Amino acid sequence: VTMYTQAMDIPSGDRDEPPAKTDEQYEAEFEAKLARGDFIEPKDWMPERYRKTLIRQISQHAHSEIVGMLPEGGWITRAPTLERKCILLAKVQDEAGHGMYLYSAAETLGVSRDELIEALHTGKAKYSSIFNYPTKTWADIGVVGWLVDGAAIMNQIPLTRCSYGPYARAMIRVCKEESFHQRQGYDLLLTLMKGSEDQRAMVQDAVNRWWWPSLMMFGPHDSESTNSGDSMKWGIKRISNDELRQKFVDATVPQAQLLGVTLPDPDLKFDDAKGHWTFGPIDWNEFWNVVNGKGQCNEERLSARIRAWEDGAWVRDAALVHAQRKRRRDCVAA
Ligand code: BYC
Repeated sequence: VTMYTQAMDIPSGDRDEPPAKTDEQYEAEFEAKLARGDFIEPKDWMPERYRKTLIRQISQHAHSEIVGMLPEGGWITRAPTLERKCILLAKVQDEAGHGMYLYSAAETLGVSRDELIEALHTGKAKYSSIFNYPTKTWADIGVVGWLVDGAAIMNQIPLTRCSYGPYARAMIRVCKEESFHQRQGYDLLLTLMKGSEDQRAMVQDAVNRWWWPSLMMFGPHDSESTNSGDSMKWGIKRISNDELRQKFVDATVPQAQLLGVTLPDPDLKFDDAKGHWTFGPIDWNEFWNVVNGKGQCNEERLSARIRAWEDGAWVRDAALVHAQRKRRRDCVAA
């Protein structure tokens, strides 16, 4: 029953429906839903800027998951044991799944997957800066799980309560899987730290290279964050970039101590009065360079995605022809 009543709720000018409401009335209903903490669903009226910013964020998030398969995917054939290979395979496949849910969530806002993918391939759409750094050694795979997935969970848990239903629901499963990813990374590093001097040095070197880029994942300082005002007002973002970054540092420092690695920041110290770990300045020039396409691996990552898309054209063509034939057969049979 709910299904049918929902279907009739779509605002339209159909004959049998009550006259359409004014924009002000729709806006007031939207605001009231947000105030009550209700989800906004695909068929609900929403301001155009809310829809646009959700498409922006959800599609960037989807692209990050898909591009994010590349730094780790290259290590599947080089994993040191069968068990590590199975774990890494599962993790990379999970990231593909996350990308798919997120593209589907973005599609509910009236944009096509082809448009989204084209925006990625032509360099118009962003994806997380972190995936433009190289994974040089096996220890990088552990550090990506520990720090990159760790930062991703910190940022994504509040998104399970974001105001847009399909995005919030996708985040629940994504966060569960990310926590497995983080644990496997930490476990990999614990194993290496119990190994030889060279293995411990390899972990420290990876931590040195990934620490600062991981802090950059949370985005610019709140004062420079152009989208935060609207996104906070609309309940898309619940916790600010700087607050999440601080929570991540506070959670990670004790994990680094347990692991026996040094975080590469001479200014890192516990502030008793604030109850937080304070940290040194972030190199925002490096961040914006990477975001603007000039990171170490931007070209490599984008060309790998374009190549995969072109190589897969025959699969999409075949699926389309099959669907058309099936429809024709079903029509004849009916
Ligand atoms: N990299 O106004 P702001 C994963 C852009 S993947 C690049 O604060 P907002 C995984 C930002 O887009 C998980 N660009 O933006 C996968 C904006 O530009 P536009 C990835 C960045 O949206 C595989 C401008 O800077 N997670 O877990 O309010 C293997 C100003 O920023 C970045 C997500 O995608 C960045 N780091 O806040 C392993 C989370 N930061 O769009 C792991 C979803 C900022 O105006 N996204 N920019 O042209 C978010 O939560 C938010 O979009 C952000 C930024 C916190 C990232």
